[in-house]
Amino acid sequence: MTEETIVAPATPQGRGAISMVRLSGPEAFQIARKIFKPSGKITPRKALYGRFYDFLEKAFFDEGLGIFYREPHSYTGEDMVEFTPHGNPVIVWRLVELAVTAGARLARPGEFTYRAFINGKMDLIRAEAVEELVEAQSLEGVKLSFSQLQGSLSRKIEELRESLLSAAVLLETGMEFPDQGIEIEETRLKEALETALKKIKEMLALFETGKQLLEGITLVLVGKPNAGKSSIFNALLEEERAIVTEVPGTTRDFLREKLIVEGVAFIVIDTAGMNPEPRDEIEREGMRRAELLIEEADGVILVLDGTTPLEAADRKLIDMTRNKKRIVLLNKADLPLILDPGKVRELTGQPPLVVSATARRGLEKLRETLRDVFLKNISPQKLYVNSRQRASLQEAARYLKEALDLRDEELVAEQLRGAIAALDQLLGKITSGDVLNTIFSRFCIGK
Ligand SMILES: Nc1nc2c(ncn2[C@@H]2O[C@H](COP(=O)(O)OP(=O)(O)O)[C@@H](O)[C@H]2O)c(=O)[nH]1
Ligand SMILES: [Mg+2]
Repeated sequence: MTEETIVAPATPQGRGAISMVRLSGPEAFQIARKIFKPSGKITPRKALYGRFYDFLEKAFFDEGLGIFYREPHSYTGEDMVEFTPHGNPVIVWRLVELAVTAGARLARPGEFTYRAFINGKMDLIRAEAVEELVEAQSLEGVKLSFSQLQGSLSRKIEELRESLLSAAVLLETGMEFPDQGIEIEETRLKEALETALKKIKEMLALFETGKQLLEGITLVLVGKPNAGKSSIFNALLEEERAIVTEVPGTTRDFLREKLIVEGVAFIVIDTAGMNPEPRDEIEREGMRRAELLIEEADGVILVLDGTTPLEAADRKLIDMTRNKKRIVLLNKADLPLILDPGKVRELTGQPPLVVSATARRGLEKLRETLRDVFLKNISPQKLYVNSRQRASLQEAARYLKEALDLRDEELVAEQLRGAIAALDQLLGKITSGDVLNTIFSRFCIGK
C-alpha cells in the first residue's frame, strides 16, 4: 500500500451545480477533517452535510457533502474521502490547495484507478474499462464497456487461463507417468488446446465491432469540389456546421461531427480541399490528407454532383474508394439531372441514392442505408478486446498453435507456459511498469 495521500478534482473543469474533489490514502480522513466540518459524526459511506473551511484564511467558504470510506471498502481500496462542493473551479482548486497544504499530493492522471488496480480492487481489463466507459461515444458503447467493467471479458480470460493450467497439469502428469494411457491424455490435451484457440479467435473477432461501438464508426464524405459534401454534412447533422460555399474547394479544415443512429455513433468527417485533380501544393496536401483519412475510415459516402457529367475527378474517387464500405449519392436532385443513375451503377457496382442536400430529399433513405450498410452486422455484444488486449490474445494464440504442431512434451509445455503468461499479462497479473504507465497516463486526472 502506498504511503502518500493524493487529491484531485474528479469532475471536469467548469461551473455547475456541484463538483467533486477526491482524496485517497492513509491520511485522507485526517486531511479531510481540516477542511470539512460535518454537522454530525463521521460515519463511513454515509453522506454528511458540512461546511468547507479555509484553515489558511480562517473562514468558511462553501457548504456541501462529504463521504468517508474506510479501506478496503472504497474505489481505490484505501481510505478515501469525496467532497461535493458547489461547481465552481475556484472552490474546487482551493479545496485541492488546502488538501495539499495539509499534506496531500496532487494525483497523477489515472492514479486513483491505478491504486484500485495495485490494491487488487480490479484487474487490468476492468481498469481499462473504466477509461473506455468514460470515453464511450454512444449508449451502445457505454453498455458494452459497462459489461466489460462488470467482468465479462475478465471472466472469459480467467476461464481460459484455468483451462490452460489444467492442460499443463495433464501434460506434466503424462510426463511423470509415461506408461499410463498416454494416448488418451494426448487427445484430451489436443482438444483442450484447440478449444482454447477457438475461444481466443472468437474474442479476437470482437475487436472491430468493439472499437466501432466505443469510438464510433468513422465515415468520410468524399467528392470533387462543389459536389455538395458540406451540404450533405449539414443536412445529415441538421445544423449549419460546415461552411457551404459556391467557390469550389474552400472548406479548409476537416470537420468531424457525431451522428447517432440506433444508439451507435457515426463520426462523420467533411474533408476539406479534397480535389482529386489538385491545382496547387495546398490542394495536393489536402488530397494526401484526405487519402489517409479514407484509408483509416470505416466507410465513405461518395457524393456525386447530379447536375454535371462524370469527370475524371469522379472516376478517380470511385476507384479510390472501391474497396471501402461505400454509399454513393447522386446529389442536387432538386435540379434537372444530367448524370444517369444507371451509368453510376455501372461504374460503381451499386445503385446510387438520389438525394438533394438543399431540398432535404432522400435523407431518410440515407440514414436507412447507413443502418443497413454499417449496423446490420453489429449485434449487441457483451465484451470486446482493445488493441492491447488483442496483442496479448494474438500472442497466446501463437503459442497455442505452436504447441499443437509440436510432439515433444517438454516443448509443448514451454509453449503452454508462454500462452499462460500472455493471458497473465492481459489480466495484469504480470506487467511491466512501462505498460502500466501507458495505460494509466491516458486517463484524466481524478479517475
Ligand atoms: N440545388 C442544389 N444545390 C446544392 C445541393 N447541394 C449543394 N448544393 C450547392 O452546391 C454548392 C457547393 O456545395 P458544398 O456543400 O459547399 O460542396 P462541397 O465543396 O462538396 O463541400 C453550394 O452552392 C451548395 O448550395 C443540392 O442538393 N441542390
Ligand atoms: Mg465543402
